[in-house]
Amino acid sequence: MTIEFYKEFGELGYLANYSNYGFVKDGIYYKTVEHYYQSEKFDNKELKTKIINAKTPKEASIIGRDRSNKRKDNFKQIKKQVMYNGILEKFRQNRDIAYKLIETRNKDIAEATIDEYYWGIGKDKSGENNIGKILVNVREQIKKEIIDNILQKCINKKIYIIGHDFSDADSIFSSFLLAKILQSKNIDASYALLDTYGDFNSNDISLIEDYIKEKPKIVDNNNLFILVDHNSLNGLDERNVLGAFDHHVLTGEVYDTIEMEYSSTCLLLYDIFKSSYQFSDYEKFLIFLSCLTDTDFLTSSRYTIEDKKLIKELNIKCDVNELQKKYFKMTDFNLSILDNLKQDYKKYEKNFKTIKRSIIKSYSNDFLLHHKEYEEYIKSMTDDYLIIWPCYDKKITNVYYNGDWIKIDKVLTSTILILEILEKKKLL
Ligand SMILES: [Mn+2]
Repeated sequence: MTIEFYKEFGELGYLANYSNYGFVKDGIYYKTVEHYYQSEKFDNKELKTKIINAKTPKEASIIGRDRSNKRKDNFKQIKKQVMYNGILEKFRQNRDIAYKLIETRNKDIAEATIDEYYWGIGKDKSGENNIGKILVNVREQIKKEIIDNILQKCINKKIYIIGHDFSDADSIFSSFLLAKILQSKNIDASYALLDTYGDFNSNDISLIEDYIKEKPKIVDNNNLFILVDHNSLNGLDERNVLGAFDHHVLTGEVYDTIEMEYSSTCLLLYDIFKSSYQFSDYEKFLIFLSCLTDTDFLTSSRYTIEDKKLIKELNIKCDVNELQKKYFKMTDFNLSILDNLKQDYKKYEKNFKTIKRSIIKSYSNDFLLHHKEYEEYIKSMTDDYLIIWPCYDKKITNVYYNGDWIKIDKVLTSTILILEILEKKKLL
């Protein structure tokens, strides 16, 4: 898939050279990449200053493109490098858009300008697209710099890798894997749990116990951490959190965060580190299992075509149906409503409200039979309560919140994404 952007406006506008993201290079402040690029065409100091001080990128471009001004003799040879340097500094010095660029994962990028065949793709899309290629290279470079920066901070320190509270399989497996990866890079890393954490997620507990024999270290918050499978400080001192790797929504609470949408954090770690770390067959199997549990056994929309390709690379030979029978628990309606609401329960803070959420998993028949009694039960409480109820046969998710059932036409169990949907519908 290719991301096509056009001009400096809208959601993808941050990719354009005209977009309003300044940076300092060699002691000079440039308002935009365009100001930098145009001024680099010339040796003449006066002309350079005029371009740098131009009020708008358009104005800088008009002066820079004026052919009556003498350009550097070798500019043609260096112009791609100049462009790369400018775009790299823009993203290096504006972390908010660096995160956005990283979130485009491995997608191609194209500047869809109709009259530009060198920098863009041109009208018939046959152009060289050099800007798009540079953005992809900058993305890889920025990602590498953030990871290197995290690793650098770990040298000669004792580091604990921790997932989120009420850990699920992905949290445990990804902290275990990242500890192994870091150990191979001579970092003293251990996979761990905070001493304040609650029990393992009850859906994944038997899978975790069957496949991880090494026990996590139990530590207090007075240590150095790297977070996996979440990127919220949750009361930790930010100076103690050296970085985060996550596949959920970015919180911005941890500066050196790599956040991209993948089926699981383990799969994200695999994609990032596969060129520098040799994953064993056992580790590859853990990655595979984490994808099963984080995508409801490959049924959720999170399991994309790109992830399917990565899973294929893992070359796992096993019967998913067998694993599903053994480990994927639907809600048992013979149990009491209270017991089932407690099964997959978590509290969320949103818009200064505490929202309690439970996940119920079933086929649509069970939903039709039981949702009224669950609704009645919830209504008797005074709290803000959210029920997420995916139906695996119809591949839909029913969401109950404050008197309303909403239907989402895919299997979606990410509470964060569902809260966003409710917010957009002005139901929060
Ligand atoms: Mn996860």
